[in-house]
Amino acid sequence: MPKAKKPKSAANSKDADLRRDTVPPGDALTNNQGLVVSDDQNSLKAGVRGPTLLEDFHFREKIQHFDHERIPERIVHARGAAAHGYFECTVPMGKVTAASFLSEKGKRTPVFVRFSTVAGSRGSADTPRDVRGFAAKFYTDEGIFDLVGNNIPVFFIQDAIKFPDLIHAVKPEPHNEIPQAASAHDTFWDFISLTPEAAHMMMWVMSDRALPRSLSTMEGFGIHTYRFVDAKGKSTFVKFHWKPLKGAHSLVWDESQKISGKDADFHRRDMFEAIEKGDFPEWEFGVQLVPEADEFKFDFDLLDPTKLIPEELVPVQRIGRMVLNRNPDNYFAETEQVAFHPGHVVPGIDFSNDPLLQGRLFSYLDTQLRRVGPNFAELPINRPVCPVSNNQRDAMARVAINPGKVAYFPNSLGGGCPMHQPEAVAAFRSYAEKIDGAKIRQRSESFGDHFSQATLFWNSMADWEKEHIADAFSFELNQVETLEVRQRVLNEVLVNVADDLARRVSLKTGVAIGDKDYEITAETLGALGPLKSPPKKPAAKTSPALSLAKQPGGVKGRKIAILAADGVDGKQVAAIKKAADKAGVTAELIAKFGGTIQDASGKAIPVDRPAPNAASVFYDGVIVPGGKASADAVAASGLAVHFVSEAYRHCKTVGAIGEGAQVLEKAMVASGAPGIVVAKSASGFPDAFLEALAEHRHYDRDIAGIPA
Ligand code: HDE
Repeated sequence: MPKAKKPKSAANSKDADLRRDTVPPGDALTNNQGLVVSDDQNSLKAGVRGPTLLEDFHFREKIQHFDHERIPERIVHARGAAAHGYFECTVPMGKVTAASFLSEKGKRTPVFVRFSTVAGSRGSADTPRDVRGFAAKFYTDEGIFDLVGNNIPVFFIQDAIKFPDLIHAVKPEPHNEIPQAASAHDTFWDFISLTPEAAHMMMWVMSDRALPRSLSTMEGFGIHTYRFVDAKGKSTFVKFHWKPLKGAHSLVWDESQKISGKDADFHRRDMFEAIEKGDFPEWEFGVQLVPEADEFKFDFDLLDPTKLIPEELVPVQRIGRMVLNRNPDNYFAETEQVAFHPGHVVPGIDFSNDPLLQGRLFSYLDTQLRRVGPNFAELPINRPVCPVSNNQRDAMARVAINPGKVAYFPNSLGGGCPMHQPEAVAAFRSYAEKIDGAKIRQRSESFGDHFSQATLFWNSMADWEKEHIADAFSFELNQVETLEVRQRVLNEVLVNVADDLARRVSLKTGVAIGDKDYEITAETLGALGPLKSPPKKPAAKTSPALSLAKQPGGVKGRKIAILAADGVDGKQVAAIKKAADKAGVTAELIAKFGGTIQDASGKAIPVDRPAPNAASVFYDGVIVPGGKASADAVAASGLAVHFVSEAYRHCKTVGAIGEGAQVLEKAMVASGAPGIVVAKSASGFPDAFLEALAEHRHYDRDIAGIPA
């Protein structure tokens, strides 16, 4: 039997491989058969005012193809944006995994990463309150590895069999298809109020984690416990992490709602423009490793996807980095047709028995078949960069032309090839886990504690984060029409997480703790299951890694607005723009109209965006420079004053130089409040402003009573 050869390394190089089917436009327009077309403006008619002829094969081919341009959108994660890049191994992991892409320091593997929202349909906005998908396809030299994760480390449910129920509950209600891309409605909260295992996830989804500032400021998580398997077959449990170099940062709720209306493409635009500018999103790749022997040493079950391993118990070891440095050439061919599957693994990576993961291993292949077709793996974006050879044949839209008459194994007529490789080092073989159990439909008792980690999350939050979480629960519950559902969320979920949380939500919704206009019936009891016995109250502990309060920052990639009119101090504007540019910040000058304004010395300065098209929610900070005529005009503009006031309310950095300070006063900005930078002259101002901007937001600001 021939020994398997390790495929020739395709790593490092092969960005070109992924573009191998790119078709640049030719000079002459042809139809799909290569025929040069003489007229693409007029259909063939019987006389200039006569009917179009059936004979017009060019017209019919063009319209027919157009009629079939759409493929079914993803049932979940329909809205997404993606980019190409590379993964680089920084710490060789040969001791715990045989995976070749993790075997050598400096080894690079091409990747394609698709970020997505979950609930909205394909044309929905980028910034609703939602979980974000974080799906990475690694084109390794041993085949495709897909790490199909989210930006939240836990999930709503413990068993895949509940996934259709969860998604039916959160999607728009079926009778009127309202609301789009929002969980704030009755069916979702009805489901949540009867599904205590979702409590921990709900804390994350109601936190600012569900409102990322940018795709590049999100953490990513594989969620499930997977296995690393070394060359000798020894297994180690592993959880995967992505840590953004820019830190994890979020929008505030009012801001994200407004962005949803003003720029539905906020996140995809931000990533696309950043990559075009060379500001490449970057993450460190981390793993939490748990030896097999320690499987039962935690007070939760490693197989339970509603639990995380606190980083304080098992640190995240950084073993790689990922840089996204190229935008797709074509949205449909790449971002829409990319087909992820948690079952796309390479030797050295294997699954645990997490019942959510196990269910996913069926679902993704099934969905690709429906969406993209049986030959989805042949599409350029899905094709491995190492050789593919098997006896799968035919089916709709087959690309490969397989010569010869042998399409079966074993065979002698084809010299036995392609042959499976029982002895090959590089072949995948499943981890030989010992299994001994009765065939039952039952949840393990070790999955029964639904609240301790929800409480841990709450306890780990800064004050402002707690306030945002209570506000989010209250906003959502205020949208729920059924009183019993609101009461059940308060009394069956929130009181079990933290009294403080329940009290705050009660105050903001008017739903009293203890008021129960609902009955726990046989049906709901069945659903509530574990609540039959009173939940265990966890000891107050914290995990600082869960908070967004102390994230790495920096200003690279941020956007600031300069509000100005004729008569502005041009030197101040130039100083701000120069410092911003040096720091990788985009500073846009906003004035009443597009074109140019004249500074105090009569020099023309280009306007980057006219005021009616520039909302404060698109910027991380705002500056009003001096120059009396300019500052007076800005102060007299309702739009401009609203701009500053709203930025202040959204806790952004607000600055003014010289006469510009009057605008801050008009906008009711409290002088001396955190993140307010006021100076008499430009000297030192840009640095002070950028330093404040690096803090992302100033949540310790007292904004009560400020109009937005
Ligand atoms: Fe998915 N999920 N999922 N999911 N999921 C899909 O596959 C599914 C789950 C995730 O950018 C679908 O191609 C089931 C957890 C991402 O193309 C589908 C269950 C996590 C993406 C599917 C889950 C995810 C998907 C829909 C419960 C985080 C987008 C279209 C067991 C770890 C990938 C598609 C992309 C997409 C099924 C739960 C992440 C239907 C049955 C947990 C990032 O196959």
